[in-house]
Amino acid sequence: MSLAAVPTTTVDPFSPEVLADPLPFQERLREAGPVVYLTSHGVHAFGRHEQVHAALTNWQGLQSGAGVGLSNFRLEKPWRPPSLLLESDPPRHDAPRRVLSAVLGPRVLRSLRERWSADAEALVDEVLAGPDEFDAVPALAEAFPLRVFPDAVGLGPDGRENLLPYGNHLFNAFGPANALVEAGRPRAPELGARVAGQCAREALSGDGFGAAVWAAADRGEITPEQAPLVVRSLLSAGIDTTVHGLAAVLHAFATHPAQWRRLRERPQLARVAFDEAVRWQSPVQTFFRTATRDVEIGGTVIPDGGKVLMFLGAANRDPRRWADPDAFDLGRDPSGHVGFGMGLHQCVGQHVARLEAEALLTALAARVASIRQVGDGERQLNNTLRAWASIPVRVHRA
Ligand code: OVM
Repeated sequence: MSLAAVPTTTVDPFSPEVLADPLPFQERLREAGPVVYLTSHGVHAFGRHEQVHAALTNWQGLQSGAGVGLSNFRLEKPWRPPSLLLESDPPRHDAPRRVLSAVLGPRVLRSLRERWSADAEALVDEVLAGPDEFDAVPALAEAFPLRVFPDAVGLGPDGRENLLPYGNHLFNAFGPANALVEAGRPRAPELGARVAGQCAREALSGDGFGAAVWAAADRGEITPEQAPLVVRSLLSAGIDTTVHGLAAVLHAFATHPAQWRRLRERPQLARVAFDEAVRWQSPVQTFFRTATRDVEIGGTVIPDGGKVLMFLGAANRDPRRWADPDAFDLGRDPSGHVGFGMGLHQCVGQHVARLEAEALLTALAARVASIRQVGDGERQLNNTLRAWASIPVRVHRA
C-alpha cells in the first residue's frame, strides 16, 4: 500500500457550476488519482472505473445501510424511512430484493412488451401529428414513462403529478443540504405522505407490480410491513431515472445524426443504443457508501464510518476503461458501464427501463427520418441526476 498523500480538491461537485457541466471536474478527479479527498464534504471520492467498480462490489466493507447519500444514518435521522433495497445491506436487503427481482422478471416483462410497443406507437403518432419542432422532454421522455409505468404498478388515476416532484427531491436529498434541497424541503413531507398513500394495498389495482409485491407478502416472502416500502421503491427509482435515461438517448440521437441513420437501418440496435446513452450521459451520476471498518481502496484506507462518493458518470467515461469515451457510438459494447450500478444493488428495474426505451426508440425509428436538436436545451440541476428540463428538436417524418 502506498503511503503517498491522497490528493485533495476543494471543488464542490454539487455546486451549480459543476452540476451544470460536470465533465471537466470529472476529468480532473480521474487524473488526480484513484482516490481523491473532497474537502468540501469530508469524503473520499472515486472517479476511475476500477475504483468505482471495486467500491460498488464491496458491500461488506462499504455498506448502503447508513444511507447512499452524504447523510450518515448512523448519525443523522433520514428524511424518509430508509429504502429496504437501496439503503440496506444483507441479510435484511435480500428478501425485498428477491421479491422485487421476481416482480420485474422476464415473464412479467414479456407480457408487457406488446402493450408498451402499442403505447409507444400511439404516443409517437400523437406527437408527430403536431408541429415538426417540439420539446422532447415533456413530449416523449416524460410522457412515455408516465403513460406506461404508473399503470404497470397499478396506481389509481389521482396523484400521479406528485411522482416527478417526489423523485426530484429524493435524488437531490442524496447530496448535501444545498439550495436544491432547501427548495424541495417545504413540499417533502406532503409528497412523502402522498407517495406512501399510493403504496397501500387498497390504493393499488389487482394486476400490477404493486399487487404482485403484496401477493409476495401474503406468501410470507416479505412481511406486510415491508410491502408498502417495496412498492415505494418502484415509485422512487422507476420514474425520474427512466425519464432522464430516455432524455439522454433522445439528446444523443438528436446530436448524432449518423447514429440515428444507423438505428433506422437496424432498429435492433435500440437496446444497445439505450445502454450506450446510459453510459455516455449517466442519468444517475453519483452514490455514496459508508465504510464498515477501515477499508483499503486504490491504495488509500477509508476510515471506519467514513463516507465515500462514487462518480458513476466519471467511471463511464474513464479512458482507462473505454476507447474514445466521449463518443456516443452504437458500434461499441457498452456492457460493463456502471450507470445501473454493479454488484448486489445493481438496478433491479434495468430490464423495465430497457423495455421502455426499446419500445419508444423502435416506434420513433419507424416514423422519424431525422431528429435534430435545435439549440442547447436546458439542464435541470439535481444533486444526483444528470437531467434535462428541455431538449428542443426538429423532426422530419419518414
Ligand atoms: C428506493 C430507491 C430510490 C431512489 C433510487 C433507487 C436508483 C432506489 O427507494 O429504493 O435506485
